[in-house]
Amino acid sequence: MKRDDWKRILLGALALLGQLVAGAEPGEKPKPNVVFMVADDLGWRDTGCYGRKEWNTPNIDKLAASGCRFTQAYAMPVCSPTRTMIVTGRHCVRQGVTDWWPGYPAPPNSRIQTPTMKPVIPDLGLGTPFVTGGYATCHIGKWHTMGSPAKLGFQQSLLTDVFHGPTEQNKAEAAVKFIRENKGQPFFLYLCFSSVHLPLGALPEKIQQHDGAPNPVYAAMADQLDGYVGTVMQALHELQLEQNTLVIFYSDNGGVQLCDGVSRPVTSNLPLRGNKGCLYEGGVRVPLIMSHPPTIKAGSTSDAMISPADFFPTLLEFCRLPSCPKNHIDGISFAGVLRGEPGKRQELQWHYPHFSHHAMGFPAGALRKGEWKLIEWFGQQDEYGRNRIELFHLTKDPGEQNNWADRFPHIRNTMLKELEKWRREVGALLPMPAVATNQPAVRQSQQTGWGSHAWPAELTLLSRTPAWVAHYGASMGAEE
Ligand SMILES: [Ca+2]
Repeated sequence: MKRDDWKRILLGALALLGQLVAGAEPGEKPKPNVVFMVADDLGWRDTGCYGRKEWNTPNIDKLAASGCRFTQAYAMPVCSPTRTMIVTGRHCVRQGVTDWWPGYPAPPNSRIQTPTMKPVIPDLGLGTPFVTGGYATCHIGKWHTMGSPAKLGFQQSLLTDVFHGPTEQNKAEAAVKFIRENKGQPFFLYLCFSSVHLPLGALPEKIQQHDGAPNPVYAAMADQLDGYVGTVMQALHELQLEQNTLVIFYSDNGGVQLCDGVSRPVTSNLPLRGNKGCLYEGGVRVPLIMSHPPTIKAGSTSDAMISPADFFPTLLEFCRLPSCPKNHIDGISFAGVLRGEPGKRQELQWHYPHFSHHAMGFPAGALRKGEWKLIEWFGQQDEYGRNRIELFHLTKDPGEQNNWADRFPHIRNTMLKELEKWRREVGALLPMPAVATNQPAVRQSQQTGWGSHAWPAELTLLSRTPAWVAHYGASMGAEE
């Protein structure tokens, strides 16, 4: 055995001893550490283990192979609402954060006025019960929600809200430093990368390596993100903390296909429809991987429905910390899923009364209930003057191509009533009709609902065009 191997074993034994002393009662198992990594805008299919074949993500794939890959984990359609739900365990609507912060106003010629966000800072956040339970807590990187890391229980906050470039590597290095410094006690690290958010940019040599990819720069960004994940995983390995660390890898919204200022497709969310900033599955279904070798079966998958609000109670239960039921009121623990039990969540609501600068980024609300999903488009009217409704059966039609609202009116009506009831309960703010005007430009924009930012019709169907499929379609498996 080499000297380094002995050194690692000794370090691991010391770390375990330290955890026994600091984090657990005599005879009790040491409290698990948590490393919660959040990618920014990484699409559902943008890693090898989720089906991407144009570039490699060996470290993320290895993490998935060591634990569970969730196939129906969800986020909100943009950054801040998802991050709000993670750190509060509450629906973003209750906290007044329904768009990315600070958000866009409605386009000047829109037919509807979008509501103004009024963030509400909670009494405590995700980090708070971990501090109470004796954990060292640290947030690194993007925050992008109400409150502050300190207010919500993170004793340290490093490199906050810094975008891209060498700072992404710095975040990984800061994470390793925190892990090394706290290996002797239970720790909770909330590590938020800015990759793969726009603007596109990556190391020249990485871009060159991905010359054949549909978007070489994006492929290089995903490759680099995978490397940062690998840096953190290697540190856990060297410190022999893998067996007692719950590692989470998640993305805060769906992948970007096209948006203002981007001339070339960024990625593809096929077979899902849509992208970041809209309520089709491509905007809200995201990768989620969780690994904890003693608990989670290696190489497993789960189709449990997951909300970003669910992490709060799940992590508390998993770490044997007292729950905070008055706080994480919209979260449902899926700690049982990690032990192989079925998920408990049966429904999930979205409320996005805003415009985004991404394709199909129109104001809407949605309810997923079981296999069905209803989307209500605010300000887009059907032939009776009501908000336009779409109803999809996600098991039979994961690409949301067949609107069955007219075929199953009882399901449509029941789900719409439930969505309206939920909105009243959580105090959701709705768009209001804009002041009428007879200006020609306004009439034109009212037909699109998007004013000067109108997308050409062909772009809203971009992900189904032959050119798009030529870029991505051939390599996208049909197994899901
Ligand atoms: Ca994001």
